[in-house]
Amino acid sequence: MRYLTAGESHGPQQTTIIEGVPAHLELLQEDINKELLRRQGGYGRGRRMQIEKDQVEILSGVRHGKTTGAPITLVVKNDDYKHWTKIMGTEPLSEEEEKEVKRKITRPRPGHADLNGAIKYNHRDMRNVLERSSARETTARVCAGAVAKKLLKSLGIEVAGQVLEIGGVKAENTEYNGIKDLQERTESSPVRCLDEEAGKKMMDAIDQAKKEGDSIGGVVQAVVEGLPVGLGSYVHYDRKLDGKISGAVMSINAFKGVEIGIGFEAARKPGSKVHDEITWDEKEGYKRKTNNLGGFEGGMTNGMPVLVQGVMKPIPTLYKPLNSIDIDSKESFQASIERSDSCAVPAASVVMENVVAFEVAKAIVEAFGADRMDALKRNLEEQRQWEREF
Ligand code: EPS
Repeated sequence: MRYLTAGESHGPQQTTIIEGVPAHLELLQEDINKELLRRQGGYGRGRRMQIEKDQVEILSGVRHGKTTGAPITLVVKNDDYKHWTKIMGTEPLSEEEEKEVKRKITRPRPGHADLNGAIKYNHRDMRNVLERSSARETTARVCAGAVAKKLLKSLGIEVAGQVLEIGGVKAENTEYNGIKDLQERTESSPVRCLDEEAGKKMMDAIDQAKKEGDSIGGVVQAVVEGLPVGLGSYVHYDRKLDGKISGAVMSINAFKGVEIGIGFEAARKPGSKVHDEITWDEKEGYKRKTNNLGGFEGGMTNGMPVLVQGVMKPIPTLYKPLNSIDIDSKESFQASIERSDSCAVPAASVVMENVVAFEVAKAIVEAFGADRMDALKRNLEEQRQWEREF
């Protein structure tokens, strides 16, 4: 399975094309809309989310509620486009129109792709950079992830997520009773946090940042349960699934770090306190007593829940101005903006769940190679049986 995304933040639409999804997976627009709605929410989002009501259209690869095995095209319209039809048009502008609509962007915003992208592609109007580097693109990635989640669910594999930290406020109580509990409780928190007390403090921190024209980041976690042993492989560096997942997480807009299991904490503990002891019983087969390694040993899943954390930096679009340089005049100016999210960490948690889901689904389809869901289910069931009997 692989996918491509296309679309500008204020262009007509976000497009996702997914190739390699097995035939006969039940897939409805509603399955994808559910994830899109989750991504749009969360405390700290700005005015743009009041304009957009993300709804997917499935344009290929699905017939009468089931995938056909052909490439799946998913489209989400940008409702804001109606305000940008001239600025974002694809046809050349007349001189008159150019004067009227072409507000050239020559002032790079610190922390964004603006300046590097402008130098790289020779854009004197940095709108050509920012339109595509915008996190609006995560809409398209969530579309791909929603299909992956549906595939995983039909195989008994669940994905969930939680916010662990926002603006320095840490969730202390992150215990949950099974993945369903995690899903339900985070769904009812405006910051997708299990710890209600910490959640309130996170919202206060977001309010404070907003008041000060600032932005805050945080730490989010994705959890995957129900995986077989041995997804990914130790035999070659580019087959290690933890590496692929980490790469996918780092590719989410504004992410600056990724950890698996206890991650950086492993540097501060002796081996005897890090490695998870192995147990066995007849019913369940091999398990680990703890899950410090987050479900991975040797680049392969070990059957324990996969735990991945990602760090999102504060959104760089700030009301509080930061110094920068105009690329035409070379004069210093203070970057300021008209609208932004003060915190998109809860939304980023949904995005991370979805990019992780895609990598996992891709690994499953690769490992249990199948063109059809019935064969995929059978192959995976055989593997599960094999693990129990090994
Ligand atoms: C974004 C800036 C804001 C965000 C946007 C990402 O958009 P605008 O510039 O139109 O106000 O709302 O996020 C989304 C549109 C979205 O769907 O998440 C940016 O610069 O990255």
